[in-house]
Order: sequence, then C-alpha cells, then structure tokens
Amino acid sequence: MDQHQAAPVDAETRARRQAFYDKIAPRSLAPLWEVLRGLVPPEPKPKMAAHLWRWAEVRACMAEAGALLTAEEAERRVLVLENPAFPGQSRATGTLYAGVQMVLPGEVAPAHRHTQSALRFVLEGDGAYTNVNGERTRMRPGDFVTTPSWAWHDHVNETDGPMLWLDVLDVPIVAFLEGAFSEHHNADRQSVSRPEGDALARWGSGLLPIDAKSPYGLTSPIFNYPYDRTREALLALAKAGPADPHWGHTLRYANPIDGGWAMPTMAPWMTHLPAGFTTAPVRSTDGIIVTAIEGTGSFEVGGRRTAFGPKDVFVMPNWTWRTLTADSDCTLFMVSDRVVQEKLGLWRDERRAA
Ligand code: GTQ
Repeated sequence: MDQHQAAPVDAETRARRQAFYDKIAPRSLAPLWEVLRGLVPPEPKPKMAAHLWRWAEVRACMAEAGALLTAEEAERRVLVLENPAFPGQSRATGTLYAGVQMVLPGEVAPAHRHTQSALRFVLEGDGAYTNVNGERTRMRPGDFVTTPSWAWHDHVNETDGPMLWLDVLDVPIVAFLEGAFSEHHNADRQSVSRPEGDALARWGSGLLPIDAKSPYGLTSPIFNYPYDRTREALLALAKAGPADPHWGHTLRYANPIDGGWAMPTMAPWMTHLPAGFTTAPVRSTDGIIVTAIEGTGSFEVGGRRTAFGPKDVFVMPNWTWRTLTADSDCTLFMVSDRVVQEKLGLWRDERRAA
C-alpha cells in the first residue's frame, strides 16, 4: 500500500538540507519530512517484549525482601515486574505498571491515596484486608479488587500467613498525562465507616440503589469481585456451550452502573480454557498482563511458545499474533489498556481461523 519513497539525493543537497536543519534548530524548529514516517507508521511496531515471571522465583525473592524491610518501612513492599524492553521504567507493558505485593502477618501498608487507579488480583494468603474509602475488603485468592483513583487505601494483615497479590496500576498513563498527585493519610489505618460487604450488596448482586449515583466517578463501586462467583459463572458458561474459538469462555469485569469496564483506564477480564483447548490466533492493539489462578498451559507470541503454571505472570505484546493453550483446566486473569483505547476509538483486533 505505502509506495511513497523519497527520491535519492546527492551529497551536496543533503549537506544543504542539514545546514538548514542546523540553522533552524536553535529556533526550536525541525523538519517534519525527516520524521514523518516514524510519527505516523503504517501499523504499530510493539516496543514491549513478551515475558514470563515464574511464581517460584518471584515468591523466593519476595521472601528475601520480607526479611530486609517491613511493609511500613517500604510503604508498599512490592517487587516491580519490569518489562525487559523497558529497564528502570516500572512498566510491565507499554502502558501499565505491574508488581507483586506482600503484607506479612501483623503488618500494615499505611493509608495513602493517589490519582493513579490500582487493581489487585489476589494470589496467595487468605483474609488479609484492604480498606478502601472506609470499607474493609477481605481478600482471597482469585479475587479482583479495585482501588479507584484518589480513594484512600491501606492494607492490613491480621492473619497467620503472608498475603500476596498482583498490583496493576495505570502509572505510565497518568505519567504521560502528567496527572500524578498523592497524599499520606494522617493515620496508618483509616477508620472503617461501613460494614464489610456493603458495596457488594448494593452494587454487585444484579440490583442497584434506586437512586444510583456513582460514588467513584468512572470506576465501578464494587471493590471486590470475589473469585468464587467469577469461577462459578465461568464454569456455568463452559457447561452451557462451546468456547469461543478466539476468546475461550471469557467474561469481563463490568461497572454495574453503565455496563462499561470496571475501571476507566484498565480493562480486566477472566478466561476459562478447558484442558486441551487452544485459542485461534488473535492480535489486538493492547498489550496484555496475564496470570493463571488455576491451571497449566502455554502461550505463543510471535512464534515463540512459553509454558506457564499457577500464579506465573506473563505479558503478551500489542499487535502480535498470540494463542493460548490449556494443558489442564485454566482460569486466567487478564488486564490491558483496552478501555482507554476504546474510548479514544483506537482499539483494533484481527482474528485468524484456527
Ligand atoms: O498498594 O497503594 O504496587 O501505591 C504501587 C503503588 C501498590 C498500593 C503498588 C502503590 C500501591
């Protein structure tokens, strides 16, 4: 399609042009024609790399970090999952931050708030809680927990065992927009003003308050989408009919108020793949963070296959053909910036027959 080719130029012309560029540079001017191809490329060239973090490795490093400093000292004891293509940039994909957080028995990760939205996907432990704007939410493996932009949040572990989860934040997106603000609470733990389960009862039962007004702007008012419910729904789907060739059995986490994605900058969903199932190739403009809460299998991107097991975290690049294979029954949590791209009219996908 793109046939436009600049005619070759001789050395003298090139030198004259360069002299002109050098002359205008101090005036903060630059020639578009030297960079146009890169500014409006024919299609995305993904910069992020596909990568997998083995849970056993992350867990062992986390145990070491646990002996080095407390959650209070660290404010958040997190090992950042850094995409190898972006060293030092705290990015798991081109646009999303991810990390694994640990809160040990008796610890508190003190209350703060920030304009970045956060989500938690619980990996290990049972019953430590996160307080979000006056409501306590107990966490269990497989739960999807939201922390809306500018909501106070602290994490408290009063159980006997360590609690670990995957954090995903829109840090790179907010940084790009230069919209980062944050504050510390004057108390380590915020006071709890509503009973546990209040949000789920009001918003997460297929019912809505009669005068429903969104308490958290564009973010779903449900703080915790418990895994037992999500799992039950997915297994019912799997019983009811065949899996979609490209998506398997997939449900997205929705905002009950408007049916949109649960969060304004991060689009989370969950996929069940029965043992032996391989998805047909898809590529989409969003880079995706994945973790298996159950099951083993492999993913193939750009012709390279990598095996995964429970709690491994992996990333699949934007605009790169991908397939997922389940060796045993798999439940996969996935999240991307798809919601942002959809709002901007940018999201695209392409699908091939199996
Ligand atoms: O739990 O509030 O992984 O503020 C990074 C920044 C977690 C949190 C992260 C944060 C948090």
